[in-house]
Amino acid sequence: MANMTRREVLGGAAMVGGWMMLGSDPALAATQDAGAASGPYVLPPLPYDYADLEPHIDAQTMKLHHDIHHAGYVKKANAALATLETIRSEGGDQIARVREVSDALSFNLSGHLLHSVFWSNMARDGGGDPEPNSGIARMIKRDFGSVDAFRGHFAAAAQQVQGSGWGILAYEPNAKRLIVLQAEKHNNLGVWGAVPLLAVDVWEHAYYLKYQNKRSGYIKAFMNVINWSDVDTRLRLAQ
Ligand code: MN3
Repeated sequence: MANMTRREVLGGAAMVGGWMMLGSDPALAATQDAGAASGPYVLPPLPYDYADLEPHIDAQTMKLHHDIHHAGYVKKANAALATLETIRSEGGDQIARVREVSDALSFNLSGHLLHSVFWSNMARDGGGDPEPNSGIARMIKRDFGSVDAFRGHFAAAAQQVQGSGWGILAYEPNAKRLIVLQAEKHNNLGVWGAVPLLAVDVWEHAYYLKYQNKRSGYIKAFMNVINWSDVDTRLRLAQ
């Protein structure tokens, strides 16, 4: 299916779990395929090889994380949509399942979308600071004071997630500013309309093989693979 058609299907933007996802998002262009028999969502390929983020993120973690965990969210998001269709057509007692299946849709679709952002947020030659003249660098300076102040806040948000979740830098379109959020699981603590620009997965599956219980070591390693040019592109799309 051509990209143009995918965008038309997506209709510009979609909201899930409180996150606004843009139709022109480069990472999400591959996450939708209305023609796929399995449902509208598909697993996007990694934009690099499993081992490309070594030594910061190990290849085995990347393979399991993308091929098993992320693929599972895609499958279950499609399944939730299909179940809701069944519930609508069968009606009767089935209608009582809307709460449970809505929960599954929010969880799995949010997981799918955040992982899609996360993969493209990383690059082999990433890390460091954003290009000083980039939009993202200027907005970080304006809204957080400095890149270092942002990094400290973002790392703390990720570190302090209770249980499984995410640290997220998001663009909040009403105030037209950046905010740092946490997500518990994939879909709790979000803000409606906020667009995730940079997301770090702090579920144990994202780091336990290499970092065991040391989430802070993994977060520090993530800082070394941030693809700032991707984050800057996301900001421009969000604006
Ligand atoms: Mn994950």
